[in-house]
Amino acid sequence: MTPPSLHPHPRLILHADLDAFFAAVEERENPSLKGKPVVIGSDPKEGRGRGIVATANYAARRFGVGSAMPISIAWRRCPQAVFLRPNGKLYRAASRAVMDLLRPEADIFQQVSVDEAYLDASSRGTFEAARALARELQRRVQKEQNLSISVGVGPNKLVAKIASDHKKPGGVTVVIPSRVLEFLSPKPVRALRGVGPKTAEVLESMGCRSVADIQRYSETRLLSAFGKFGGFLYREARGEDDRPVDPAWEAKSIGRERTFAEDTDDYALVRRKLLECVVRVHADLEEEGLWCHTLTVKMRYEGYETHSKQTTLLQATGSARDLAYAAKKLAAPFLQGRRVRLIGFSVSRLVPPEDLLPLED
Ligand code: TTP
Ligand code: MG
Repeated sequence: MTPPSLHPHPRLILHADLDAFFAAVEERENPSLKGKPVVIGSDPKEGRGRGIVATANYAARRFGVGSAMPISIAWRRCPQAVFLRPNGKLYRAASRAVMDLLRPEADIFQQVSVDEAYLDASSRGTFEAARALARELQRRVQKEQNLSISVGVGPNKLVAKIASDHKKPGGVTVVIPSRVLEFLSPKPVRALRGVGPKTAEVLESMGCRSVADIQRYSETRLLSAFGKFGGFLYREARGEDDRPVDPAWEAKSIGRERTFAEDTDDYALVRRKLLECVVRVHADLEEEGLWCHTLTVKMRYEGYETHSKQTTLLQATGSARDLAYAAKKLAAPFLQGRRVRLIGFSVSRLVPPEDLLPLED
């Protein structure tokens, strides 16, 4: 008889994340970029550009260039970098090829963004077998797609995701259940899910910079400080997370945004640019042969204050008119009183077109 175990069926969860994804694809397509700092984003216009950085390769990161920073700052920090506009079509094709390679190796697979996915590989039985799988996937993605991934392995999604970030680029990090607490302790509070700049500030005022600092608070204290989210934080800081790897939650999205050359209160112009974004997104959807459920408009005002507004349709759509109508309606309340810096439109919860009509022969 086998003795009862504390963890009768430990889950084996992998999180795979491509390294410097957009930049890595560009380097693959154009080997002359190898070794040079590469920044993907808006046109820097010799330092006068007003858009943002999508990503930078690791050579550019050494100069302090990173995702989401104004492109003008990237230019100042690393003027010798190669600056490229993003090529979404190319990245989506690369993403699909990598996901197609990973998917069959999982018991359950969930892509969560263009460059990351969770694999439930519990049937492999042990963390050692899961480590071997992680290494094998890394080797195959390199060999077959000429791209680099980092992989985290843990007893749940939370730990696996933090682990994939632990030794980037090109890392494999395995965190067995008995090591979860010590692995998480030194991480900054921002590593936890749901902790953005505002929550981090409140935590800091409570003396919490690291996850270990949160571990020292009682659940009651965290509940009184954060409400229901406090209970979530309490469990997260201990590495507890029972979310399943769920293929139904695949969250791919397609989006476009435009930064204006100058902040503008010409709302007719803003609406025109929004419509341009809608048209481009619609073209991408058609090309992918997909429809969408959720539509989002993003608006950034002068001073960088950013808002987004979202609607989810009962039935998926692939119609340009539906997208344009929803985008206009979502944007309307934003278009008053303030100058606009950026407008964007995206679609998510992408699904294959529904068969509305039965096929006839
Ligand atoms: P990330 O996985 O966050 O970044 P990365 O793959 O470039 O770098 P690494 O994982 O090695 O740290 O995002 C994946 C891609 O998504 C990234 O290549 C570009 C895009 N992206 C943006 O367009 N804007 C952003 O603000 C971020 C964070 C990512
Ligand atoms: Mg990545």
